[in-house]
Amino acid sequence: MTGYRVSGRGLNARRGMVATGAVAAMVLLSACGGSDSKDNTSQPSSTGSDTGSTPSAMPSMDMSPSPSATPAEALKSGTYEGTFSNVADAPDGTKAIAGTATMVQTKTGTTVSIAATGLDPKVVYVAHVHKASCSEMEGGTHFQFEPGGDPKPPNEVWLTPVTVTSAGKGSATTKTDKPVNSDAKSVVIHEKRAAGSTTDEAKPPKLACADLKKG
Ligand SMILES: [Cu+2]
Repeated sequence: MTGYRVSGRGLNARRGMVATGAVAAMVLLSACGGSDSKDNTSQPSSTGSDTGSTPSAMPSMDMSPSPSATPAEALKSGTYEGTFSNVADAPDGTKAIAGTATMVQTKTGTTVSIAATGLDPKVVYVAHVHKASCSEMEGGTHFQFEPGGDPKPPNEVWLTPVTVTSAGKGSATTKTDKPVNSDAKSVVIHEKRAAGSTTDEAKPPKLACADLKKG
C-alpha cells in the first residue's frame, strides 16, 4: 500500500481533480502488467475502450478499490473450482467458452489449472489468477502475492502456455512455490493473439472468467 500512497500524491499533484481516477488506473495498470492492461477497463458499457490514460472518461464505479481494500488472508488448503463463462465485454464473435478452472491449495504451494472448451486452436490465449470475482469487474486485475509489486510471475500466477487442441479444448497448469491468499478469486482467459495475426494484442481482451470456490 505504500506504493499506492506515494504514486497517489504524485498524480494528485499533476492531475488535480481527476487524480483519484488516475491513481486507481495507474495502480491497476501496474498491478496487471503492461501487456494486460485491458484488465483495468472491464466495463466498456460506458466507454467502450481502454481508458487507462484518460481517467476523466472512467466512471467511478470502475475504480472501486474493493478487491484490494480488504486485506488478504490465508486461504484454507483444499480444492477451489469454477466454471468458465464468457465475460460481458468479450469481443464480438467470441465463441462460448466453458470448462473449468481448478486451484489446489496446500501449505507449501498452489497448483492452478484450466480445462476450457470453445477455444480456437489458431488463437493464442493467456490465463491468469485474478483478484476479483467474475461478477466484480470481470475478475478485476491480477492476483499478486505482493500487491503493487512486480506485475509478472512469480509475483503473479500466470497459466502459460494455454495449449489448444484442434477440437478447441484448452489446457494449462502452473504451480506456485507458496500458497496463494484470499485475493485469489478467479481465473480469466484472455486472447493474446488473434487467429492469423503475427502480433500480440496490445491489450489482451478478457474472454471468459471462472470464480474459484472451495469445493
Ligand atoms: Cu488476466
